[in-house]
Amino acid sequence: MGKEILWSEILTFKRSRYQEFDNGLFRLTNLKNLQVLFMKTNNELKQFILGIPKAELHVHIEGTLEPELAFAIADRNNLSLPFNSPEQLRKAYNFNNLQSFLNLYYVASRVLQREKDFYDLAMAYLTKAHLETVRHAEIFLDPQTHTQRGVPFETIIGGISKATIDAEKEFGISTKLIMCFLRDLSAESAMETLTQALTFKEWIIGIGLDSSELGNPPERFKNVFDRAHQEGFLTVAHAGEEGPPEYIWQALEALKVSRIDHGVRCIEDPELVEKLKSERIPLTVCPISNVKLRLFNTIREHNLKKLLDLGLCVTVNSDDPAYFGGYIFENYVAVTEALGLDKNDLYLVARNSFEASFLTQEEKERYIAKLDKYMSEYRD
Ligand code: ES4
Ligand code: ZN
Repeated sequence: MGKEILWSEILTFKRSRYQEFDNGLFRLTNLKNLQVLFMKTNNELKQFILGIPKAELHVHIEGTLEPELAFAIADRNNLSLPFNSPEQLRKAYNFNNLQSFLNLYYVASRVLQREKDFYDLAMAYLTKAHLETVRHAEIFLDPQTHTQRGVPFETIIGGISKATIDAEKEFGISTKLIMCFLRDLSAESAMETLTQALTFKEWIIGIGLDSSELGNPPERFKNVFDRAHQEGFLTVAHAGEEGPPEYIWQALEALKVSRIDHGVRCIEDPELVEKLKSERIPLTVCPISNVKLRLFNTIREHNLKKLLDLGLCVTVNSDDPAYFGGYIFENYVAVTEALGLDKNDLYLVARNSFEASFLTQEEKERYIAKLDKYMSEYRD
């Protein structure tokens, strides 16, 4: 077995290989080499993490836009970015809080204009997820970011959904799409977006709420979430990332969501922790994101292990991996190393990820059986 591979090597590799094909699409190439690079690590726990079957439940498709791909797509669309190079764009990734990140995220998202841009973006993410043994991914999209610029709803959904079909065929990965409302826009704009989404119902399993949390409490969106429920959508909301536990209560009681995205500030309210625990309401936690956006100073100070030990249904996810410097593998590794997770903790987190997903009970059981098989066959 080879030397230990550093994350930075893996990440550099993940970022660099987008090749343009005859049909004008960009694809990550050299997958075999990437897989070998992954497998070469002699760090036993990292191998275990890499191979453990898992679900990703909190990833924004716009947050998977690596600078190299952003520049390639900008070129293809004759657009310019306010940066000279991918390296220069990446140098701007130094965030003080959620808003400072969102400002850059919305600027880079502007390069996405045509169906094939959304296809390439989603395919690049799904390829990387597959290499990290993500068996099921629930992917957020922010339609308002694009429709506001005149990009038709069907262009966004068309590109992403075609990529999910091709990725399922090529890699066997299953996916669901969750459309988020931007909470710093009006409830009317959210309602309009929900109406547009009705035509594409078969592609969208759920509705979420994201963007700037502070000053934008969930209850403002009660009517639109009521309507989403009537239309048969499942619902989630970002809450308790920067916002107080009160916002988590509102997401649960006013919006009636079945999962909380982030939710790490629940720990400030024991009654809330008790509710999340007794009702097994999942939290989709994103550890590297939380450090990059300064919710915690370091991963060692992250409360994920505390939440897990309190018996909550905690999952580990990547959020905006291109911006925060880590896909799901790096997030699992970071918490394992900093918080001393053992294989049993990792098993629980992976199991939670399937349990908390929007798959059917039968599909969940099938994935969990595969996970159990991995555990029983895994040898140190
Ligand atoms: C987001 Cl980290 C985070 N929080 C809230 N909204 C978002 N949109 C994309 N990433
Ligand atoms: Zn998020």
